[in-house]
Amino acid sequence: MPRALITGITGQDGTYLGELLTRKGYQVYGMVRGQNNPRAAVVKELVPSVRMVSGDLCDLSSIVHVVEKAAPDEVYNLAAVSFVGLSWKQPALTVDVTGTGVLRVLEALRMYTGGEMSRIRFYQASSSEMFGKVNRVPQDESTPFHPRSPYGVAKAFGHHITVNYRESYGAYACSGILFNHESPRRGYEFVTRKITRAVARIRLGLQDHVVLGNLDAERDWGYAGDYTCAMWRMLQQDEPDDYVVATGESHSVRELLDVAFARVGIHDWAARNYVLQDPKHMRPAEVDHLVGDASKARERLDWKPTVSFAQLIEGMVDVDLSLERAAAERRE
Ligand code: NDP
Ligand code: GDR
Repeated sequence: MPRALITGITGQDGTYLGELLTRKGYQVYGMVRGQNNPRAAVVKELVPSVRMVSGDLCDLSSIVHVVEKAAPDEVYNLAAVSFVGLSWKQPALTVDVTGTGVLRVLEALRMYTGGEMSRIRFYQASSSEMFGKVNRVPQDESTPFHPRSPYGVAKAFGHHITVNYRESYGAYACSGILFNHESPRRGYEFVTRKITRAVARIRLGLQDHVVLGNLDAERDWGYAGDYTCAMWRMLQQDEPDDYVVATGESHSVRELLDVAFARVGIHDWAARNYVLQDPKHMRPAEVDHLVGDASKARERLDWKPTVSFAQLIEGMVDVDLSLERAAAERRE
């Protein structure tokens, strides 16, 4: 039975990947931080066979212990401070977890394998945020990085150190440069989920409006379940490499609002003042326009997205309507 270790198992991608690897016959180990992480129970419900091991990306010895316990064939490093907005408020923590944390995992693997790093396959969760201020559209594996946030800078370090360990030690290490991907499991701090929950609550009369930042930002939004599948495929190739994973379509936050409100029959959200803007949600440096070219993943991994932008957002609204309705009924 192949064994996989997932850091960040309690996050959005961790649960989808845990489910996928379990279906494929892996014994999955999940690294969980904190002494009593409330999200561990949710993971257990979704992936009952998962084995949890306690560890933190800031603590090398804990990662070594986790690797020893899991004895993995594949390691997926998904853990990170992943909210770009927070990365300006806690830049040093972001760099420590999201950047140096990658190095710690690689070092733990180097120690554990006695330098024979090709024995374990490693996936690093890199990000389109590394492209940042782009003047080349769409972005692919050869597009230069110009990160615009402490998060993006930390991810660029994580990407480069992954490539460096491949070149220095022969590690089987892949960097997946993933564009935004969402789902009903997305954290409420991210703009898609913030909007889909607010739309559901406005529809049910539980909330008057939602306060957002930049409505003109454009992102390439895909479905998380599709993207975790690409992660696994990367580690099944003969040679390790880096891949962009994206839909190739870009939409603005405004379009996202159109689709989400239309799902509940509201077509004049602007006129009804359902959306307010506050500078506190604007970023000190914004990434204006991201759209990925995933040709390499399509050709070499036989990967393509299966869920359209509208299906993704509508599905999220539907789930949030059910959740909010159920919560309201419980309160009555
Ligand atoms: P989430 O924010 O949902 O999950 C982040 C995970 O990291 C959580 O499990 C969290 O655990 C864990 N974590 C945070 N800090 C530490 C730490 N110090 N030690 C150990 N674990 C820690 O992110 P996603 O699932 O959306 O993303 C997965 C990865 O992919 C991240 O690295 C993200 O940066 C990257 N990425 C995501 C994209 C997206 O659109 N979703 C796009 C491109 C890259 P806890 O429960 O303890 O908080
Ligand atoms: P992003 O996702 O920064 O792209 O990072 P997020 O959903 O936070 O922002 C997307 C865009 O929406 C604009 N925006 C707002 N964003 C939030 N969160 N809240 C608001 O109120 C709001 N109003 C407008 C933002 O300015 C931005 O332009 C995500 C994360 O998952 C990263 O971990 C990952 O690496 C990248 O996607 C690819």
